[in-house]
Amino acid sequence: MNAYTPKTLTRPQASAHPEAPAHPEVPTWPEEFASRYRAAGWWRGETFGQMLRERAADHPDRVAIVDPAGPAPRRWSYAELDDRADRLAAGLLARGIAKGDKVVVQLPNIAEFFETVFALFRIGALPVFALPAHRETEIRYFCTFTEAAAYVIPQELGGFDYRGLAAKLVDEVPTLRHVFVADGDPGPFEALSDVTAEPAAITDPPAPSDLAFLQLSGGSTGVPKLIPRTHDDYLYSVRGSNDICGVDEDSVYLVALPAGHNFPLSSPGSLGALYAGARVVLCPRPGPEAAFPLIEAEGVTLTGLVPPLALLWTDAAPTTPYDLGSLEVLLVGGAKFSEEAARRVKPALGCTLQQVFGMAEGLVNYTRLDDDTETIVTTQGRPISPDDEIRVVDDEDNDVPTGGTGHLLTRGPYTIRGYWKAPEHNARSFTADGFYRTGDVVRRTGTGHLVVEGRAKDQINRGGEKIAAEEVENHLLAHPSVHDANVVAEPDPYLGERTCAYVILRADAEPLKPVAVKKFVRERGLASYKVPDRVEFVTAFPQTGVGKISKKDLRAASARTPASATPSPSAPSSCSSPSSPAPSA
Ligand code: OOB
Repeated sequence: MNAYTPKTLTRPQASAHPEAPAHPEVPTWPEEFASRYRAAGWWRGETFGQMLRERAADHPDRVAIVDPAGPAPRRWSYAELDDRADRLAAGLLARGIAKGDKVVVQLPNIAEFFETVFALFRIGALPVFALPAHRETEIRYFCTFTEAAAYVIPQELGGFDYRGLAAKLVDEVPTLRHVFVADGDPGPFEALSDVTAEPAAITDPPAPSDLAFLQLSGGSTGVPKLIPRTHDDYLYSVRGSNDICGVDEDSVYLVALPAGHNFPLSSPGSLGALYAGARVVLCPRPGPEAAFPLIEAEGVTLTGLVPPLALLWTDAAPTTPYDLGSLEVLLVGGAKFSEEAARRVKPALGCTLQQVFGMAEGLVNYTRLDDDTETIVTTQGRPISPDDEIRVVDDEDNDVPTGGTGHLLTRGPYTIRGYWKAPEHNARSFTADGFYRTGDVVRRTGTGHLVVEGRAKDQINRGGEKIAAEEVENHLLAHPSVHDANVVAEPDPYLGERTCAYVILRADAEPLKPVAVKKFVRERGLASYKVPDRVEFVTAFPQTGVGKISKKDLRAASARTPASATPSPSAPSSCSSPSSPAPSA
């Protein structure tokens, strides 16, 4: 029987024809690869819904989720999380949300994130993981493009009224039938806590080869792309990460970064901890003032941070009154961690640094816990799987010798074969034989470790937050006074990179101040981390020999401008918080 029966351990059956693509709009692994990945034991025919059921049966009373926010900290056992997910799943089904439906989940680090995501996993509806920092433009696009049936939000965060945004979107997006408010006052919408019904057997649960969710790509084009991940492939990346990061049932993982991002979700992240039957502790803000007391109180053993936060933590650790002695592993990734900063981690925090170079599209590299110090501080790790194929190639796709620098291409058991509903883009982002063009420029050492040397994609990596230059340029071009615009990365001592927008005004335009340009972009409803840190007015752009605009020269020009000549950029939104001031650079 292909059905979930609440409180039983029936494993869902793989679909009768596992080779038949469950989602025709998504390019998937050819059968020869799929059968190899199954035979190797990478894909084990598990689903996330079933995984939680099994853990709850194995140790119902162990604590799964700790949410310290609110008047009284909440501690949900595995049995409670399992039961909540079942009840919410039944409530969603009763409201007509069914297998294959898309649900935009934009929740902060609160316990309801897990209840929601596991309920959706159980019924085979797909969470679309938006970040709390996303605003009207991004959310409208996610809802429209995925034809989302529901949108799950907090009432308010950092002064932003998510219900106001939801009210606008339900009017505009015909498919959007439900808004569920996970905390506070639901206003005109339904409280998530009311979406509950007596659990009943789910007659048509997802198969392991089905899509589990859609992740967001950092992107380098005008609109973000969506990344389709299956239960089988994502669970493998989680299990493989657990092995490499030493996660077992005694681990305690602190979710410091936004819970829906791929890094804190699966590298090894909250899902790794839940897979191991360990404890997940939610951190409302990622700065030391919120995280350090939780590390002491909950005996946190590992967490993951982007480089600017890791710098803050290492700076704060020597003088903190809190005991950080339980911390065993600090994962740092999302952007390049400088060697100098990497060397400071162990002396300051007393734990092992694990560099992680990953991407929501799949491939994740880790330095190993037993790598020597030099490897840990100078490389970004090596792949999870022996079946991760790595190519480092020149501009003509010829392999460069080991030790040479080139474009990173990859294919493997948890790297997608194409974005969701993006055939034209897929033709550019994937080779004919299925390698993903990461857009990263790397060097591979003799031990197979990768060193990230740069980036070929037109993106800014602002302290781990990815910004597609073209997306911001399109918004700048919408300004009536703007004739042309180019956005490039410039170095920043704290964030690694920040954005600089070069703008040519129309000949007949009134003079404009940089602040007015930033305000214009913000008011178009873009996440604030995408608002240019610096706006520079110019009369022409440098050109290449063939008359194309030279972003390389623009980057060089902006790197020559001393950072002190311009106001300090704000912290990445993953670092800032509603109630604590953004850390200064
Ligand atoms: C993680 O995922 P995404 O999808 O937000 O961004 C992926 C991109 C990579 O292609 C690379 O350009 C950059 O972020 N990146 C790094 C890096 N880790 C990611 N660049 C240099 N050094 C690193 N250590 O960012 C992500 C996903 C899973 C685990 C960790 C990070």
